[in-house]
Amino acid sequence: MILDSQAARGRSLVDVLREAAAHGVRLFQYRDKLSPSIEAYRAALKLRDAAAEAGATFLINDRCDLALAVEADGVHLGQEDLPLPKARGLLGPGKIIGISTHQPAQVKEATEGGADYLGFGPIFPTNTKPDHTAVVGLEGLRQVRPLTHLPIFAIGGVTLDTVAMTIQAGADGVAVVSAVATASDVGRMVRDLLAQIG
Ligand code: TZP
Ligand code: MG
Repeated sequence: MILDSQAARGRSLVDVLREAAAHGVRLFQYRDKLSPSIEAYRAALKLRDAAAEAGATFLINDRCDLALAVEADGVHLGQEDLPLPKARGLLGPGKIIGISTHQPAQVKEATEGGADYLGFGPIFPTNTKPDHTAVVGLEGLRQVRPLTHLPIFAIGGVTLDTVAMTIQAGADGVAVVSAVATASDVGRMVRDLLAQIG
């Protein structure tokens, strides 16, 4: 689950994390594209503590400096962030590094480069990331599945209606922002999503 500062809808991200974790989310990513570093740092510290208390894994989106500063479990890098070998050098072998991929060549490169898991998408249209690359569809996911042994988290417009078919198409898991951020009952949405994943 991605905790996005822009998509919090007035809720505390710490509360959302706690509730989601209580209902089964094991992996959180803090995504903050706008806040000054000091604010992102303070928010990430609180989220890291809440994740640790819940026994969940906690990653930082985009930024190795922030991941190091709050001693997160790792970082999630996009294609425009630091190169994987550089990030690995900074974080060390014990941290988790995930890479966003959008096409077969990127899947192969991240796999060969020693990523721990891949994001792949956007599977469906989404308003959460206005600058996203072309929608890859379930067919795009099916095509990259054989190219990597790494876990693939499908991302982009995944909802309760589409989560099962997304897993069916080869994803090991899904990463969601709005499906949970817009839910009136976070715990229930998490339970319902997880039930579809099986
Ligand atoms: N990367 C590709 S699509 C996306 C990101 C961060 C946004 C996913 O958000 P949502 O609301 O689950 O479509
Ligand atoms: Mg990114």
